[in-house]
Amino acid sequence: MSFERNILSTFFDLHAASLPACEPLEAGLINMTYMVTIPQGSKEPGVYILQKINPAVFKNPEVIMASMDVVAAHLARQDYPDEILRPLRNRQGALLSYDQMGSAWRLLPFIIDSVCVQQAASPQQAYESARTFSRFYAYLWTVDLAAIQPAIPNFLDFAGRMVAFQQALPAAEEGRKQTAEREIAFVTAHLDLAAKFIVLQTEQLPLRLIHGDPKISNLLFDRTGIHGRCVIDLDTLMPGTVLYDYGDMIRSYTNNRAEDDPAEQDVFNAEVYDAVTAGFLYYLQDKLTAVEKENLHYSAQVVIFIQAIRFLTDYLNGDIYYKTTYPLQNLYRTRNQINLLRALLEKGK
Ligand code: GN1
Ligand code: MG
Repeated sequence: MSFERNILSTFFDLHAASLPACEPLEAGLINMTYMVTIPQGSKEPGVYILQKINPAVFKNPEVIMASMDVVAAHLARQDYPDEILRPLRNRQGALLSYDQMGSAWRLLPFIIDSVCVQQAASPQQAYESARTFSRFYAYLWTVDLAAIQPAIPNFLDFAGRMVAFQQALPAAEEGRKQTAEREIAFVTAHLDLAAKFIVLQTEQLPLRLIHGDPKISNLLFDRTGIHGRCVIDLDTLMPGTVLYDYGDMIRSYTNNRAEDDPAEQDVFNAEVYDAVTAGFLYYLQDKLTAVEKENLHYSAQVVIFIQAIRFLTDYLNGDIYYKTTYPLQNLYRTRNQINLLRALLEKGK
């Protein structure tokens, strides 16, 4: 607690007799998160989120904070109707405070009366989530993209993802190659799937402000779970094609199964697919270009395919990127994505 108290004192004037409460939260696997209560009678009473940013994943936290701040200021100027996750400044006026170990800490508002949903309970909830993200993109349509640096360079470089797979293959352990034989064959046979997308990305798809991780748990609903209130986890904001976010919503919302469930049956939820598409288009229907709209379905296939490649590459590399809790997890994740992709390919269009 004394460590957090030192950090807290960079944000708040804590000389008052009343002590703040600081309680760890189980949110997220990457950053350390605490809920901080500054009691009544202090200068700035209220509830806040204090986070230590994981330096292994985010090499340049200043970039993330600068993007968050630009986005929050833009949303505020546009009278954005949802809650804004605007990072708070410390007493020196900076968005990050560093501890003795050199780790970066930030302070965020705590969004009261909200709930976090792990999995869409219904097509309606998937629709509302996609619609809330749609509102987020729409209000950020005119943000100055030059002010936003990607937090993870090359995140959207799909050609690079394929090169990484092709490099992992000859270097992989023989046993892993054997267990992944079918998945390697599937990926190799479909390498052309993303080719048109890569060309579109360089030539025709406009850059928008994207969230980069638009899963349903990165949205806070109101207590009823009916209305979206606040888009959170702004660590992967970046300029890119908004079709990536659409594709990733389809990927993460339409999956009836857990991401590491390799079962082949009943993976894809077509009703949720239509709900996500309607929600995504709600505010963007008249903003997207014809090329963007024509490639919605295709982009979902590509994003799922690329995710399959990322999981398979990590499996071949010996599980160095994604956290795993059992040996075949990355292979099962690959299977799950391939099964989902098969269902989308069958859906045609
Ligand atoms: C990672 O850690 P999480 O679940 O927020 C990954 C995403 C993948 C996702 C697949 C920075 O996100 O790109 O889609 O796993 N994030 C990063 O579950 O690589
Ligand atoms: Mg994330």
